[in-house]
Amino acid sequence: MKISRRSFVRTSAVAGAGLLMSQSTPQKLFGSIVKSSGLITVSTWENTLKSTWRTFELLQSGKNSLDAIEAGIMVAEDDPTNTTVGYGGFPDEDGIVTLDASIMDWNGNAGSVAAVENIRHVISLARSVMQTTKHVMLVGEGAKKFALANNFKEEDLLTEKSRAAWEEWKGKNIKNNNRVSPNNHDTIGLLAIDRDGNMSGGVSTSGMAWKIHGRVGDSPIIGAALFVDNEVGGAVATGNGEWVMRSCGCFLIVEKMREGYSPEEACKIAIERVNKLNKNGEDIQVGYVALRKDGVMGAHSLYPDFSYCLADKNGNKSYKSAFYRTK
Ligand code: SD4
Repeated sequence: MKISRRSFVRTSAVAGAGLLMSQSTPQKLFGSIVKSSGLITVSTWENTLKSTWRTFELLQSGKNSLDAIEAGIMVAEDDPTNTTVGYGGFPDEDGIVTLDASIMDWNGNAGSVAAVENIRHVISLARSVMQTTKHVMLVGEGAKKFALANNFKEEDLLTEKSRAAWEEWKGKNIKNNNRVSPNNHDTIGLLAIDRDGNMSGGVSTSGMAWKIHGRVGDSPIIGAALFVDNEVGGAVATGNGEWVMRSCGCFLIVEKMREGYSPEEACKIAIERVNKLNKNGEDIQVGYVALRKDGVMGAHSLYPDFSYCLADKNGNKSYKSAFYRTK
């Protein structure tokens, strides 16, 4: 079904209710001629407001979306109270902080790093991989060596708080229960559209707390936790990364938006896939945020505790996401 340009009027104004309008019938996009109706940035989880605001300020000052999302994500990487990103991120089961990140621009360029130790701004490292090498992904020791050769600072990322949390977890000797819960989330996935209507996105995380050393999540996997196609839109993911990877969540969402599904509907379809995969009813959470090329956004999660931030000309606010099931 073809729709008029008016149908592309942003629905973010209704986001105050926490739910966006969803359409059950796919509607066709106009391909690359669809233009952004304004500056916008969206991110995963409600405590990333400082990041969306920084990103939005830079968009307003005329920066492109890549510069803006990198700077916005760096705010979260610097924040020791965010225990899932950068400095202060919870360590793995050996007490070592290992970081994952990915970045994509409007030309389909991508960069990512995984299992990186002692480098705070892994979003910038992912950008360096994208812009200064012919590769997309560097991991572990190699990624660190590349960082040091490119003037990134080596530092201890474990704070007193995160060390204490790790010691407490170890002391309890509990089996690794990795559900991304209200106490164990806040991976930042962020998308933005700039003045030229160009979209970029990025993700940065310390991953699941107490993970096995060497475990890599979805965040640095292009197509899983991040995908941007400037003709259609982009998506970012958070939650139990194994499930996001197994269902290629963000690529799926962008392809569903290409087919004409609304951003929220596309996120819901990806959540349905996760739900279907989770036959044994494991205690997991997955959340997606999608932004369409014309500035319409949507979010959906498996369970209720997911939230997102949205900054645009109407302000910078957090909202509860729509969700798939309660139990
Ligand atoms: C991971 N997706 O490493 C990340 C965790 C996360 O908020 O999103 N936490 O699986």
